[in-house]
Amino acid sequence: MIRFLTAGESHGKGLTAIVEGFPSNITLTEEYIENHLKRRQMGYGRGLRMKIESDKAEILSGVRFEKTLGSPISMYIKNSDWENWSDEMATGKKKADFEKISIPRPGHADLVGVQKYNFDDIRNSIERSSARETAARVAACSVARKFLEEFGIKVGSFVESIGGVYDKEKFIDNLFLNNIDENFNAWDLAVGADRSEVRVLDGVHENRIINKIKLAKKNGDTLGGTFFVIASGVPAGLGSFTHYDKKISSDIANSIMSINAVKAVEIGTGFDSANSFGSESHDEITIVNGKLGRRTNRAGGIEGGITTGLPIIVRAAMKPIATLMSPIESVDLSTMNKIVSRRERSDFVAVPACAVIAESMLAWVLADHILQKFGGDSIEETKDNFNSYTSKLNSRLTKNFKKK
Ligand code: EPS
Repeated sequence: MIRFLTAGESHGKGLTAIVEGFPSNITLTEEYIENHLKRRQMGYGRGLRMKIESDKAEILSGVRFEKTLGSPISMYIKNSDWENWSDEMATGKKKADFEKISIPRPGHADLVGVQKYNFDDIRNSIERSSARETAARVAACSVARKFLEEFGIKVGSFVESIGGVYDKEKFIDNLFLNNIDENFNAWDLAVGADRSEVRVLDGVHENRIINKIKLAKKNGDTLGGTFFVIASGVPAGLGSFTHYDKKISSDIANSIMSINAVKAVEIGTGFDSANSFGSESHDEITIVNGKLGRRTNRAGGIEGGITTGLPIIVRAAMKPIATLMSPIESVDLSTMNKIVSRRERSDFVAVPACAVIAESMLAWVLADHILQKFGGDSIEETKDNFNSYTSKLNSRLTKNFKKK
């Protein structure tokens, strides 16, 4: 239903995003997008590049007087660092000789990139595989976020651990136990996390995490971590069990896994559920205040590839950044001799940013499923269809099962 494309190299002129398929009349401003772009740049442990960039998306088309037109929305994010790379990354004729990069960094896309694309310079792999691209994703997915807000659907995230140091905040247990306020809003979580330099909910453990990052920095090393992404206000019935490619759980896993350096994705209690009895794992169905509900939410808001109406709970793991200041073994492709890996400017930790990118990707998947189910060329039409469905959800069941 909806799609987006991103283009741009890390040290090229800039990044472009084209977003297509959203209905008309959604309010969208550059300021709204900028706020999310700023959130993606935050986090203790980012490298010098983040001091150079101050990301802003210029909307080039698809919006008039702050409302979407239903036509493709194109956006442009300038790379401020381009000034330092205009010769080396020129799209035209080569003006000077540059040293070709021939030592691949283990864990990065360097080696597989030169093998696959038949390059003679690792720079060509580095540029597009860089996580700089995720700035364009966050901009593109801001349209999805804004669209979801029209339905009261909010997405937020927080960091659970960095380098094996876990935030001790137990909020997530309450989510799994469905021990949360009926008006729980996932964006409030993000606002709370944004107050922390490492986007954790528990300030006491923030310092322990920062100390671990300081240690990594001192050793010229890097760290990864885990984070949660949550969506609230999601109606029951998005996705389907009727076919493998209609399950919303597979779309979520796919989209989060597509983020640079993400190596694992869990929905609900995921891996932990594999270690427990069924009776401890499944969410009992119950009546709360005369309405159907579930006692717990260990399923993370999805059963049979379909949303249950409870918050969507996704957890993911990001591996440590592959660019290390401390040397590890590699091979110089120009001599085919063993050598220590090349040093390069980079981030030490990007888990807080990764969580913001994951919010964006989850928002995209939810928006896609809302539009698949409810359609509409204008936001008013989509909302009418949405309200008609959600308002009859329970009464239809009661009618269907009523004993004659
Ligand atoms: C990245 C390396 C670093 C990061 C970059 C991703 O950039 P540079 O090589 O210019 O120092 O800062 O992330 C961003 C630029 C960004 O906007 O997130 C990499 O190799 O993936």
